[in-house]
Amino acid sequence: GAQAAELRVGSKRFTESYILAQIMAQTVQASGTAVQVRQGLGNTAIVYEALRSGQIDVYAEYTGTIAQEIVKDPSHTSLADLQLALAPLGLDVGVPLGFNDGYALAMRRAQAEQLGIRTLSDLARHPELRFGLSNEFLGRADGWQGLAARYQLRARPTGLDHGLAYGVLAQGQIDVMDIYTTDAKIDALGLLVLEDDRQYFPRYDAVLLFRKDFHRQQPDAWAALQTLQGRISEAQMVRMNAQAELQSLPFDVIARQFLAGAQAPQ
Ligand code: PBE
Repeated sequence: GAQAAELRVGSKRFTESYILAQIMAQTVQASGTAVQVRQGLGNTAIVYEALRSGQIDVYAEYTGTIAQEIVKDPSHTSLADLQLALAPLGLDVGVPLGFNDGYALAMRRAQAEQLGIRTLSDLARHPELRFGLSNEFLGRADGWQGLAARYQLRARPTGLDHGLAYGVLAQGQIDVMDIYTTDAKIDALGLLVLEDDRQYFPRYDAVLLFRKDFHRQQPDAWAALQTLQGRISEAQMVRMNAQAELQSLPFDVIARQFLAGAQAPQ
């Protein structure tokens, strides 16, 4: 068939997703296909809907998120399972990028140590702690309600924008927040990430989610995107998130440096 004019790459509304969209876009551009990047479309439900309705062709999503929020069956854990479940929706998944970016809860280290809190189970003994959780986490199947049930937590969390939560926690206005494990500010602020000692959270391996007919329609773009398989380690993703959030480097510059091999793989 004829090549579509351009590939449309989407992203979710958080730092890492913007960077990954730029990495995909520049990789495809280098292969000669024009690309349009639609950054920060919204939360999972909104970006997924943009893919389903054909407004975008591909975006970076996470295996646990696909299982919990898109196919809504947490028993699907392998890529093969997810592919089977996505096929009736006209979607496909592939190209594992090489890192996991999971959910966890974190606290200021000094307060956690003072209270003797190390694990999520330990939180049940401290109903006085103030929880500030990202709006998406509050409403998700793999989010707050299930977490509270698993660990018998009685807090009444406040909803926050994830990008603002680190500042609010650092200033002491909340005591516990949800983090994404590749966030740069965990280390920058010296936070303690609580151990998920009752294995509530699944894995969230970064993968590409795309329309099922995309490889046939745009074989050159598809071949280019496949070169990203296994290319990004967790440490590299944390470093790129730090370049954006701590050094204010533009997303396209971060992606260009990464693809130029400026960061040695590890
Ligand atoms: N995350 C972390 C996932 C869930 C856990 C933000 C990368 C996401 O769905 O975007």
